[in-house]
Amino acid sequence: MLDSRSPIFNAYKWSDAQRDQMDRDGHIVFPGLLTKEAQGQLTESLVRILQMPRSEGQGPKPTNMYAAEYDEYLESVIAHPQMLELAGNVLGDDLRYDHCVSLIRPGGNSGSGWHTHGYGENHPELGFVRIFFYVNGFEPDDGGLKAVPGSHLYRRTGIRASVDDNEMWAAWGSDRTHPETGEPMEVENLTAPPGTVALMWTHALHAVTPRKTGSDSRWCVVYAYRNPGEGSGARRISFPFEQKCRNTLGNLVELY
Ligand SMILES: O=C(O)CCC(=O)C(=O)O
Ligand SMILES: [Fe+2]
Repeated sequence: MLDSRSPIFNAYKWSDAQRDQMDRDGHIVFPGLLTKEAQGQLTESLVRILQMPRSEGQGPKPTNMYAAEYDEYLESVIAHPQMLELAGNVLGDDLRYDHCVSLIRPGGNSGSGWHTHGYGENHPELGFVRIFFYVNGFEPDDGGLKAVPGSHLYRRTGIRASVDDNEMWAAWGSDRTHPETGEPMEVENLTAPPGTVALMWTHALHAVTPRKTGSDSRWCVVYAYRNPGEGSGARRISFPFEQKCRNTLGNLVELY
């Protein structure tokens, strides 16, 4: 079990510059933010999740979708003071935990097509942030996250395309101007050294490139938090877990 005093993050800077970058681009990347100890613990947890019998798509509570409910260390990160501080930098103090999903991509994994997620489309004041832990990192062409800066400002849900950028643009349509900068929107191919943490507004258009056949597994887990105010289709918290955590975590686990 994680001692909440043992740090999971190395020192990082959060000021108006980081805030502005997050709001302008839709994401911000902190290379090497996870401590060596956290990287080790997270890898062990993700290996355990992978080895559990109930894998993706089976049963009412798949291990990948409810990862934190199957592993004490992953659970302990939800309300770790440094995690709440990081999520709070983006969302402010009134926030809810939404889900913890393991995103393990073994060699040969096909990645993920372009997509957006939804929340509070008609309430721009309601934020939803995805916090990705890229434990062993990635290269842009090897299980790499890519995104379109500025796309989050459109708050469009349900965009779906293959991982191909041209197909993405066809699905996205003709509004290709960054609403804030007025520049043409472009795909950004991210790079992540081991220990990278990436924060992304949920409405950002993003995709994941395939993992090369000869590569090792990409160890990754995402924690999502949001401002309360609407129901959340992404929420993955079982009723027993919510009951259990209500005593310890208070309204952090509640829907509203
Ligand atoms: O696997 C990844 O890097 C990203 C997965 C993803 O799109 C998500 O969790 O929203
Ligand atoms: Fe996604």
